[in-house]
Amino acid sequence: MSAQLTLFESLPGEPDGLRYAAEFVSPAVEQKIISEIRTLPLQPFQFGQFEGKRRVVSFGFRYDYDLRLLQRAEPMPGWLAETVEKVETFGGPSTKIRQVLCTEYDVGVGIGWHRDKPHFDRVFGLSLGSACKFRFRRPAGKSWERFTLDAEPRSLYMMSGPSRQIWEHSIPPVEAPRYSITFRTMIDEPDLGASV
Ligand SMILES: O=C(O)CCC(=O)C(=O)O
Repeated sequence: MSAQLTLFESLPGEPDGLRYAAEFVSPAVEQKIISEIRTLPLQPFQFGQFEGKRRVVSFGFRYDYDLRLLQRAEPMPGWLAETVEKVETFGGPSTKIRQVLCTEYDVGVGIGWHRDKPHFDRVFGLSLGSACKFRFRRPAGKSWERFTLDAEPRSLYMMSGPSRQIWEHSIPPVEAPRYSITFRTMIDEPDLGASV
C-alpha cells in the first residue's frame, strides 16, 4: 500500500501514531536549509565498525555506536531555530525537540530497517530535495504487515506510539539527492551513562 496522509485523514493500514503534513516548509525555506546542510561537516554514518553511505551531523545529542552511549553534541545552529519551533508547534503542547540529525542521501543511498534508539521519544522527519518511499513493517505471523508513505519534498512526518515503538522503518535507495532533518524528543533527561 502506498498512500499520502494528511493531517486530517487516516488511511487503511497506516501505522497508529503516524502523522504527515505536506508542504510543511516553503520551497524558499527548503533551498535555504539545503544550502546550510551542505556547509555542515557531514560524516559517513558510523555504525560500530561499519560505515553507512549516508552522511550525517547531529546536534543536541548523538548516539555513539562504538561506545553504545548517548553523547552530547554541538547545540542546534541558529538557522534551524525557526524550523524547530514550527516542528514543536506541530507536535503540540509540551513538545520539546532535544536532538536533531541532518542527513544527506546521495543517489542510490537509503537506510535499512530499524527503529530509533529508545533514548528518544517522538521522531519528526523533514524531507528535502526529493521524494522517498518511507516504508514501514511490523511482524504479522510468519510475514510482515507493510505500509509505505510517499514522503514528498518539504513534507514532515511524525512517528509516535506504535509507528515509532513497534513498526520498523526504512528508505530504499533514493533516485535523486535527498536531505532530511530528523527532530527527536526525549521522555526523560538523558542519562549519558546509559548504553543500549
Ligand atoms: O531520512 C529520514 O527521513 C529517516 C532517517 C532515519 O530513519 C534515521 O536517521 O533513523
